[in-house]
Amino acid sequence: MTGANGQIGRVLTHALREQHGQQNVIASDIVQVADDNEPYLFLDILNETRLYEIVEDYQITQVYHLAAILSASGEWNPLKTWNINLNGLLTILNLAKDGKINRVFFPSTIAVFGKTTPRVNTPQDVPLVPETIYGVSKVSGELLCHYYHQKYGVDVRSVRYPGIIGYQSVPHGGTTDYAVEIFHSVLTGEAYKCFLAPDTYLPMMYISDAIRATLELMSAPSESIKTRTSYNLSAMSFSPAEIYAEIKKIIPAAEIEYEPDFRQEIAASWTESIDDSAARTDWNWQPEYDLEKMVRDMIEKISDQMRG
Ligand code: AKB
Repeated sequence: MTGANGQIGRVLTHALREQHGQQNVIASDIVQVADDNEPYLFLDILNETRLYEIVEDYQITQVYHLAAILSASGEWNPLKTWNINLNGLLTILNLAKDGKINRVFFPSTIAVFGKTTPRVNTPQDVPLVPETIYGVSKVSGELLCHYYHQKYGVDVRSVRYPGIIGYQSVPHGGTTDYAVEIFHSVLTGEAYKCFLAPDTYLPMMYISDAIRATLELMSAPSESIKTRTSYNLSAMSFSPAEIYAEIKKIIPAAEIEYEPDFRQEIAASWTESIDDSAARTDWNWQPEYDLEKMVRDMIEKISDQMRG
């Protein structure tokens, strides 16, 4: 796992260890991960030699390549974002091409969509002209995955994650982060200052669904994976006003203020809802959590954490 300290990386590492055994999943990142995350290796994704060494030394068979700079952070340093998001992927695809590993997971995102993409029920195959460098790097990543599969038979699989909501950590650097931050603010009795406008609809997904989707995609038979760019993936769509209303049903004292910043424009360039019928048909994808069920679980889990 690269990027094992990230919002998805941490939970995915844990889920894979439950499946394959603690010692059989190596967490790697440029920052040390939470205490129980052994075995852990420091890895700068741009260090190609070290990546080849690790794969050889630990006899790695599959790579989940989660290391990336996200949509909002990416805008502060476009060249670095391009470099990290693309060159790490290229090394990993080459490892697969050279027969050193046999399967790769590449996370794409709703950030691949742009103003020329249909906004509602966005189909699988649409114009991808994103407004952020993160989106540009992920579109390019999808195309590289497709190319390496067509040309070299690399078994690379990918989903376009919506905004992911999880209780295990507070994400940084993304545009959908508000949907996690809001829980932590209201549960500590603070009014939440939302950086998106109240009516900004975005596709979202609870972390348990995102992890299950990833594991299901990665264990599906090769012949059922018909899309080698990246699969649309969907569970729910809501706006800040709607998640706030749902939270307020359980925490009546919850308060929100709206102060849209530069992330509003990023969110406005993405789509509102996703048609993921290809994933449903090809590998039987089915989400479990809607807005109400997700909000209930988030409040329960974060309250438990706060009680220690
Ligand atoms: C972000 O907001 O940048 C990410 C994403 C949608 O890929 N959560």
